[in-house]
Amino acid sequence: MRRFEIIADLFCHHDVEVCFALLGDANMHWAGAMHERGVKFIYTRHEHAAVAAAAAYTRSTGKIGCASVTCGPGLTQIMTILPIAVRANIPIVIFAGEAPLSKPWYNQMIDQAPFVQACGAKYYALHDPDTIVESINDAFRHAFESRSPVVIGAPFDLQKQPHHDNQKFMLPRSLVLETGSDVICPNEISMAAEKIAVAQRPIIIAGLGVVKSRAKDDCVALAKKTGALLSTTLPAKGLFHDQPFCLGVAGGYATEKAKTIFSKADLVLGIGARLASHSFDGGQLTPDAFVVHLDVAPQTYVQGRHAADLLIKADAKHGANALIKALEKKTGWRTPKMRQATSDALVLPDDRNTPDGLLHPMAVIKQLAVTVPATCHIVNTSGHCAYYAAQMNKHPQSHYTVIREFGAIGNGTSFAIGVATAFPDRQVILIDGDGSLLMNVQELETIKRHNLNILIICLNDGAYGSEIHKLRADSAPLAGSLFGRTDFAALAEGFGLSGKRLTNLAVMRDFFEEYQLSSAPTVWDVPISDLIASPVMKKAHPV
Ligand SMILES: Cc1ncc(C[n+]2csc(CCOP(=O)(O)OP(=O)(O)O)c2C)c(N)n1
Ligand SMILES: [Mg+2]
Repeated sequence: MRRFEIIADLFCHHDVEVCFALLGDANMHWAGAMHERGVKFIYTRHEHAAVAAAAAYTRSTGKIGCASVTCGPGLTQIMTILPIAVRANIPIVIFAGEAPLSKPWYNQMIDQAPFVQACGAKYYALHDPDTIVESINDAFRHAFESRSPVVIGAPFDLQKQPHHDNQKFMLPRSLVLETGSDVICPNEISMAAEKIAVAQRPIIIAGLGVVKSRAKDDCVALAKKTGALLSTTLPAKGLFHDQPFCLGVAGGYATEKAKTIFSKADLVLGIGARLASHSFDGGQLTPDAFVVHLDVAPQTYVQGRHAADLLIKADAKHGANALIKALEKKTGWRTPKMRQATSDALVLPDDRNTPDGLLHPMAVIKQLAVTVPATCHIVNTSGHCAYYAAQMNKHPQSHYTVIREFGAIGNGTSFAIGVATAFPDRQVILIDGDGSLLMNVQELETIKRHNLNILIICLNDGAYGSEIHKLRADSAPLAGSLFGRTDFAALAEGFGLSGKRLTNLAVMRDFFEEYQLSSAPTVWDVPISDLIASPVMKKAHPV
């Protein structure tokens, strides 16, 4: 056996079933060996897209993801997605290969480790034949334990050499997903219970930690017992979509009515959430609230902000139940009036009129919200339009993906590919901006080639909306932010997808039924006005 085969064996041993990749000299033999072992490959047209798709796949399945790029230029292409995966706590093992060790000069040679380390990820250089097995096992362990991507570099001359010893049989135990510790400090619980007992206007903000430890019902029970309202972080959006007293997403993307309610909270209980600055609108969301942070890694200081006043180190399920036991039932903020107010807060405004007569982005989203069933999986991305796509308040968390860490545009197609690979039975609906879609538009070919069941809805303002509204507010020149509207329907057809232009909301249902019946990869070009700034934009950049 040659070493690339041993390495492939180890990846399979660690339950890798799918790999997102783009080939070159340093990874192609390994990829062939992975194929032979039954691993499914999704070949993208850009390395960034391969790792981004792996990130969305990993977020969707809860398994460790796998991607592969070649050495040198293949590796340097992934410098934007690595920090995203690091900050979003997404464990992916990336097999990168490396330039040959035996050559004094090689065109694609570059010192790979500093690139990876600068992104916050760990780099494993497999240069010693005697420790290859241990290093790969350690890479998987590290990805699993630190919930972070790792990159493995193996020089391709070394990969091709025979592997003589029997180390491949010395495999570690499989990594098992743990739900977290059930050892909770009773002092922390009683101190938090004292605070919650006297709070009159408590709110729970639940994050993906609640999803991971399947603690939704426990949080609902805790909210009922303490009279708390419910809300989520953006990544956990939709977790309480079927619950009364729910305020939707906490943070800048909350509706204006929800923000008014949030601002009156006297206690926030952040559960399984990071307490990120965005979730608290930079601190403006709940200015007077005492904050309890219940998490496996609770913190008082987060992203440059004093975020919490009291910490409970526990996973969401155990912590929520410990609090339920410690507390007496009370009405808190759960009055009939508040039930109505929270329900009203999630009703989308009836915004339709635009100065140029083109579609209003809120009207498009409102129509989508009543057209797209809960069985479809929505993918949201970045940019100005992401505010609108985040307003689909009734869509369940299990069918909604958003990865916003590091704030990069251009990930929509890749994330949709990852989600569609994770859930082959679902229809995946990507809501993307025109600038973001164009940034990795080559992935339409990947979507077509793999016949992925994806509908891309492009909110086409012919501009970098995030920039144009800020530049207008500053009365600055618009050059570089205003491009005109690309014909995405024609472009999609050029890639072999179905393409449609939607200029009238009345036809949306028919378009959607047609897509559902065909399940063919489709792009809708939806020209929207570039003159409408979202509430969050208007607040941050008043004209
Ligand atoms: C990789 C990257 N480059 C540049 C930016 C700056 N940026 C933020 S939003 C945005 C515009 C996105 O345009 P589009 O996808 O059309 O969405 P819109 O804002 O128009 O809704 C840009 C260029 C970024 N966030 N990420
Ligand atoms: Mg745009």
